[in-house]
Amino acid sequence: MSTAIEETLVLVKPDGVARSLTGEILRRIEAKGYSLVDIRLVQAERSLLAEHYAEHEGKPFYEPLVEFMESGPIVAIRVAGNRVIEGFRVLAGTTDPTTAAPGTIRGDFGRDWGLRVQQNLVHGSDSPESAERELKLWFS
Ligand code: IDP
Ligand code: MG
Repeated sequence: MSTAIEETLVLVKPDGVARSLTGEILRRIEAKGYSLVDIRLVQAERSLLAEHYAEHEGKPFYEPLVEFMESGPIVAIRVAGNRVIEGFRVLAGTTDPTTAAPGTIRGDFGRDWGLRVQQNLVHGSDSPESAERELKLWFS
């Protein structure tokens, strides 16, 4: 079975940048064998974050999430590889860092800080459609 080369959007969220984990996260992506195609440090505007997280508007964690993502610089990375969209989500681990599996980014470096939003270090696109949409938002 052959698969096409895909691209995904990875974000090192403000907690990951502030905790100096950007290098460790890049290391894991490269060690897995994926390619870094583009990278930038961004202080995200609210309008970009509102578009990025449009699917979550109205949820209780939406406003805390946008405020968290505005709270400091984010590292945005375009990553390429066969099945990289699914593969990076596995590297990242599940959304809740308390129960994310050890060995994953969120499982190894994340925890619950008692806040209204889970600070879980990274974002990864969840489908080819999301990846295309999000890459346009962050790299245009
Ligand atoms: P994902 O980042 O694993 O794809 P999403 O459901 O898309 O998770 O949620 C976006 C982000 O919103 C999460 O990464 C996390 O920071 C935050 N979040 C999601 N669900 C909750 C929740 O139930 N409580 C607090 N924060 C949440
Ligand atoms: Mg998501």
